Amino acid sequence: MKRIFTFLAMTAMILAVSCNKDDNGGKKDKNKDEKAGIALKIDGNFDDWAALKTEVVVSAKNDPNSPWDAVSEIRCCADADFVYYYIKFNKEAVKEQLENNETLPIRLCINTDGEFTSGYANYFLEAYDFIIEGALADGEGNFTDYDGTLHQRVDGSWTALLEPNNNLVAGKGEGNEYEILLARELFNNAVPADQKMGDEFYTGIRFYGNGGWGELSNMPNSSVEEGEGNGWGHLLKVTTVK
Ligand SMILES: [Ca+2]
Ligand SMILES: [Ca+2]
Repeated sequence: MKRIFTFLAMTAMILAVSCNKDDNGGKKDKNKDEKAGIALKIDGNFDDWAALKTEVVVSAKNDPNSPWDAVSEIRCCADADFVYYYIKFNKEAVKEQLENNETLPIRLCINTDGEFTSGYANYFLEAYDFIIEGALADGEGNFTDYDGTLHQRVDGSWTALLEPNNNLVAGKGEGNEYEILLARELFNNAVPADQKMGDEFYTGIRFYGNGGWGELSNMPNSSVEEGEGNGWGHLLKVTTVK
């Protein structure tokens, strides 16, 4: 009897796994939250961010004494499959940028190896080795889906490792908020073996507008005094939730 029960239970488990797989066409689906990771959907609704446990998210708010005020806050968290970013703009600032048909380029700045002497040493207090460059708006007054090019800092210049349209990143915006997802496996397949994203990594975001590539903000930032005159802040340290 016990053996039959075990067989039935195992059959039920296998069926459950099969159903999940069929739902997703056999692939991992970024919008499914059945995995033991972080339950976020890239859908332009931000209630899911509010529902996250605070200990899984790192964040930075704009320092009122920084040289910038266009971005109010960024948040970041990561699970085994994805890295997630949340951006909250100053309402008036983003309205003005969209009305002026800016494309709002951003650079996700990432350091994966905990080593800060190589890479790019500007705009944050630690150097970073990778950027993902793409735009948040379509240049016609609307947020657009985020896509981007992955670059690595090599010998003093940025070298493209992965072009857009590769599903490396996705993003949706609404109102004055925007959320982004980064696929870790694609990132790690593109970068050198000794710089793959591990359980801990460091990140920040650079924001542009005001005629294309005018500096809108860097996040995290600090007061001009604390940042030794430039307002630069420390990159966020992100620990993967498993
Ligand atoms: Ca969402
Ligand atoms: Ca580094």
